[in-house]
Amino acid sequence: MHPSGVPLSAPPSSTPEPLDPSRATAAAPADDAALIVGRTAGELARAAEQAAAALLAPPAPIRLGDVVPAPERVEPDATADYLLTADTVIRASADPAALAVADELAALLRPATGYPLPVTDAATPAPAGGIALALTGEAALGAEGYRLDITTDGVRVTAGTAAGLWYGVQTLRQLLPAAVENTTAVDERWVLPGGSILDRPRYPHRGAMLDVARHFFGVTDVLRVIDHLARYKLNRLHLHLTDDQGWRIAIDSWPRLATVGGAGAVGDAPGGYYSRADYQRIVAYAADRHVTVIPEIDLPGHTHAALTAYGELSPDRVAPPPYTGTDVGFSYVDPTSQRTYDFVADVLGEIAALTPGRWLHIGGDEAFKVPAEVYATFVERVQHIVTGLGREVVGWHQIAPAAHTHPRILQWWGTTGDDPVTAEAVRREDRLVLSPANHAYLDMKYAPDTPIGHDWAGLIDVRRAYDWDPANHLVGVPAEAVLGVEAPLWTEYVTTLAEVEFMMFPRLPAIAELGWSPRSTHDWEAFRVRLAGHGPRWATAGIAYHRAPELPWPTSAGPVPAPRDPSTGHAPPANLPG
Ligand code: TNX
Repeated sequence: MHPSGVPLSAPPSSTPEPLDPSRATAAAPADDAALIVGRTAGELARAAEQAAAALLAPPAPIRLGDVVPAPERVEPDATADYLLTADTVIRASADPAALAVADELAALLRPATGYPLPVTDAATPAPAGGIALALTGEAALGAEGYRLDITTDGVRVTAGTAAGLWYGVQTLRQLLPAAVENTTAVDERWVLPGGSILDRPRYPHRGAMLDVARHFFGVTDVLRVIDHLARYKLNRLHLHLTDDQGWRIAIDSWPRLATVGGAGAVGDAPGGYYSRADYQRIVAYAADRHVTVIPEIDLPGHTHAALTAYGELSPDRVAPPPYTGTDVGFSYVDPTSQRTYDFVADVLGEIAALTPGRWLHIGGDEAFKVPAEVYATFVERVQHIVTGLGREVVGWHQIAPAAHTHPRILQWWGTTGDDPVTAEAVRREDRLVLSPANHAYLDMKYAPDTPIGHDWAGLIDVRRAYDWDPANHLVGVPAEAVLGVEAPLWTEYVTTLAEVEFMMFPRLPAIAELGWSPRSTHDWEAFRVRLAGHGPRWATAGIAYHRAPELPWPTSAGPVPAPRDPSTGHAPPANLPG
């Protein structure tokens, strides 16, 4: 039996064999037992037959348009389905980055198909057909776009860049049956629906944030989160590395930041931190998946953990005891002390040296105890340090009043859609990434009965995560100033990888669609069906998710992995990457 409850060799016909009524009754869902009383034998037989059919029928075939995020243009051709076989060969342009994407495609498909899927470069003679990944100079596809052509004879992904090929591969993956998510070989017809897709992202910045400070998540957890981002064509992972409850990255020049400042977490949870090698592993794994890591060192507030390690940074020069609560806004490094700026320069210098990406996030939120003018001066000096390192500044939108540095990204997390200070900063050429807390915050509860999460920005069901438009969200901010979207996951109440997944799915794909898909495709009714179709994929991949009542989950969606194992309090074992 397939883990999602679908038999391995499902009958090809959708008309089920009539069943022995005793077997069929046993197959009916338990809830239906109450309905048995008072029904005729014929009605019972028919109900049992339907219930059995739902369990036995193969999932509906995947259509070319069933992709999340929705592609820009889809032209199905029902006569052109392609069948992947044990003889299929993957060929890529003779370019290391294109071949790396081909290797990744093979690695994605080999476990479940059991096929060898050899990868060769296009110059190597190979049988016609198969899957080809072609790097071309097609400028119209842009930095991340791709074209996908599926015919009976073969599959071709065309792009101007390796990133484009990568996104084409993510689309291919979604077009194969959900059984492709298995980690061991299953018996399945690996059909790809025929036709063509032309696809380019709406925004260049499509991200998610993971708060590893309130609760610490180890390297393998973060790698798995990167896989989740990549599946949905997100290209930025913002790591919130420091906060009051924990400092999570080793800094050679200030070693107690990690060893002392990283010892704890919210509540009695274990602490932890990334060594330089750990962090580099995360950055490299992300880069292989066309995801850029944006590290955040939150300043000048949210710094209690740093103060526990180095009292000299504190306004009163006294190291406080660790903080394990969930309040915000009480801590700050002394903005009037030169020692603080030495600390910032050392920390950002070491982080920059380990981070190939363009951006350093300097936080800037909720420094309630620092007077406005002192705060602005502090931010300006820190911005200067960032630009001196050859990096670009990202900050929460509170840094807007600080003098402008070009280029600079403000990350908007407000809930009103109306902030004249941010709009004014945009007039001075700041650019915006939108994370409105009442739509994009993955730490908000879905519903009143969601077992974990905040609700200060309201409840965010899947529809609320999806139903807003980044282009006109903020009053006085023109569409051109918006670089994209980001979904932050704060972890005061999120303690395991499975809980991370439960809060991300299905809302992360909703935000991903806002970041990638043209507005013309925006349609809740169509989206909820497409998204629900991914339930069987998540179930098969062992990804915990919220079975949101507003989505029409297919009957083959399978059991939902539990967010937390009640016997141990820990996440169930997951399929960890690499
Ligand atoms: C506000 S939004 C914070 C975080 C909290 C979060 C909880 C922002 C930049 N700061 O410190 O974790 O709310 O939802």
